[in-house]
Amino acid sequence: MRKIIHIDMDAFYASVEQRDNPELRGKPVIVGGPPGSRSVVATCSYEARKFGIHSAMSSTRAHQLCPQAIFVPPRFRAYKDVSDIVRSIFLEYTDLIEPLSLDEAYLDVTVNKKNLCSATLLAREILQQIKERTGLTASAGVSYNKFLAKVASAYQKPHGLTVITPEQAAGFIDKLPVGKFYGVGKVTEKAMFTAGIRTGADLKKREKWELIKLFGKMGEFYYNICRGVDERPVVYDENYKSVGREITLAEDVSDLEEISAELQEIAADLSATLQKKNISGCCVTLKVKYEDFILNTRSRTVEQPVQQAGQILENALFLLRRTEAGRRKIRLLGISVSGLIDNSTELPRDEQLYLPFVFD
Ligand code: DCP
Ligand code: MG
Repeated sequence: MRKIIHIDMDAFYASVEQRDNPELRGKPVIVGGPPGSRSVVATCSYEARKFGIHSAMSSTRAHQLCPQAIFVPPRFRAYKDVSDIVRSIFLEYTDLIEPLSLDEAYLDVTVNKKNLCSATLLAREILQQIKERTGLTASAGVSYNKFLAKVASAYQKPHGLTVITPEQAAGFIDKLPVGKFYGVGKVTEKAMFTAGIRTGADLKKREKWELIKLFGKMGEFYYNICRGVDERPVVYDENYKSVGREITLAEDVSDLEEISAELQEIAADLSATLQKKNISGCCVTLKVKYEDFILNTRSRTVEQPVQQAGQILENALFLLRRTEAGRRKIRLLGISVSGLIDNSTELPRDEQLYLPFVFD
């Protein structure tokens, strides 16, 4: 039996805004265009949800429901940065990751890099790491297929961890409104209501041929998932993999020149691997562990995929400025490159020669 984890960040854009602007914390926050415009709500904080506000609602309507709600425009760059960090965390557990959006992904941890057999333990660790490294909360669902893992992650939001075992599956599915089933949008939901099908239990009562007659090819799929059968694999995205190097320093270091020298070595080592495999990457991640074992990762997506040591170092040094290096002693340094591109299948690019620069 497979072990699948579904992770979904809580009130994603709104939580990033509250994290970055303390004045917004604890308040109803709406990410989206201002009321009075034709804009809609991208998402809103849990404080705003109490007023009935939700994604895709018009900003004007949201303002009516909660006049004191604070509207903030989206900052996609910030959300992408968080998404990159979360991805680098996932990659420490498995390469078999299927991202669904910036804030959501399936992980198949049947075989995993921690050699742990408890997917629940892994999920708990991942949520903890996300909290530590991004300051944000996510929810996780653990089960034996994608459908149930996703149902589980939504079950105790925010910051929830829900496990659905094979024994519990029927209980969850029977109560589940059909709108929550994979593939059931507004149109199908209405058709199901018309046919008197409102929950998983109602769905299970129907014969396979009946469902096929009503919903075509998807009918068979619904017949299976309401019985907890979902064979869809977690589709692994080659670009999601990463190549990385890290070293634990002989002693904790706060001197920036020394840190730069270490990074130069790591970058050279990493570059050699990328060249040997003839790949380059679009995202550079710097990992810094302080003397108190607190881990900090910073990521950056670059316009030109990197492979040369100089390019990697340049980005790592840029990211280093966004850490507390120099002010806090460091015990471990690492660089990884993800968003990998196989150069043998890509059109040749004009390689630019990069010279490493000195940390200022
Ligand atoms: N989003 C959007 N427009 C939508 C739905 C979502 O722009 N109609 C964006 C904003 C969300 C992000 O995608 O923050 C993630 O979508 P989710 O559905 O996961 O919603 P949230 O993460 O905001 O909240 P939840 O805690 O319910 O997951
Ligand atoms: Mg979410």
